[in-house]
Amino acid sequence: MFPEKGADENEVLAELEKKTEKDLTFDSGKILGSMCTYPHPFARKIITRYIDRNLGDPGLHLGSREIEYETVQMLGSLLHLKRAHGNIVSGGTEANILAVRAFRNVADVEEPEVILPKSAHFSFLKASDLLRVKLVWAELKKDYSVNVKDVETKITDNTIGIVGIAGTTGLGVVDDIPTLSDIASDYGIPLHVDAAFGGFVIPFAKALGYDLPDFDFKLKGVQSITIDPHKMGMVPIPAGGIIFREKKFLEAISIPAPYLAGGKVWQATITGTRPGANALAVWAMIKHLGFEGYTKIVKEAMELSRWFASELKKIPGVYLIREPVLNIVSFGTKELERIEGELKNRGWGISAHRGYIRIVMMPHVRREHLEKFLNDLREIL
Ligand code: 0PR
Repeated sequence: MFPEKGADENEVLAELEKKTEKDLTFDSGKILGSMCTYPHPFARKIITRYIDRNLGDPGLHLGSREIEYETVQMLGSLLHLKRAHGNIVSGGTEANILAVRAFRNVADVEEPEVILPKSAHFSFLKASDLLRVKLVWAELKKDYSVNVKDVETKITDNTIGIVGIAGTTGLGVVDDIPTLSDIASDYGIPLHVDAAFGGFVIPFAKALGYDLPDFDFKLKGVQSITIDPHKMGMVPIPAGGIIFREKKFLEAISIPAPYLAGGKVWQATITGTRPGANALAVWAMIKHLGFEGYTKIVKEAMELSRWFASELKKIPGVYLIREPVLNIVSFGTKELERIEGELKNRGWGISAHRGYIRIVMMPHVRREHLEKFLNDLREIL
């Protein structure tokens, strides 16, 4: 019911506190299955300070618009692209929708199709529904990466794009993007890489010596990349990123907004009014942590994943779905439903809806939390 009279701030706050008691918080150490994390304190500061900035009307917030542009350039440079075109958006879903939309508009095919791995995130189902683009699913190999031969056999005159994944949602697997890029170039079809999760992991893991394939604009077939700062970038929600190699893709999805303060403004994003503060927070975090800072975070996460996987292997009745590639470890057990239920009863923020339990070593996940989790798992089993 919409209240007739207003209440005192303290009263409202107390009610909120009570109602949110049910929420799990990242600092509790209980959230093990999420791709989000406790935002970096500096990013929180930026959000609070610049909360009123609206990138939907960049003529009012010219400085913020320039910062978004610089942020896109910094992400582009991380992904080996000299001149990037894109936006800071609401998340991986919006970024993936924008990529499919750009490919569709550039191709101008009557019955457009996109080929994507069976491991792709459900955001592509939204893209398909919204954009009337048919999804053609490619099979996975035994190691859960996409079968590139199957991708190639599925190419038709209607194919407007191919999707590869650099860090799958369930297992953190990185597809063979170099081969996908070659196929895409040979057939003259653009390749989109969904690195929503892996974008803030793989460049740093590679620098640490982990053996991972190239996945970015170094590969000439790659035309767009989704990279989410609100996952491993440690920026508060919402902060996603879409980066295009060529201006034509951004132009193909740009709608004129002629009456805004900046004169004739072009909007490519799905959202109109949108938070400038989050784009500023991405900029600030990249400046603050730098390549070195993110590498340190990724080093810990990767090492913790390897340790956790080795501990899981020691538990009878538990098996890894596959060796970890990034900082995600997924495992199965006998009586999975019962185990999931009992772990949840003990307060663990996990899910087994895909037929296994996924643990994501986000920066808020510490070894002591995982030790407690392992003890609970052993007891329940
Ligand atoms: N692409 C990939 C590879 C993803 O893993 C995700 C989200 C997306 C795109 C979509 O990103 P947005 O959710 O930002 O639009 N993957 C997570 C998942 O489905 C999202 C998530 C995050 C779920 C935190 C739960 C959670 O607590 O697991």
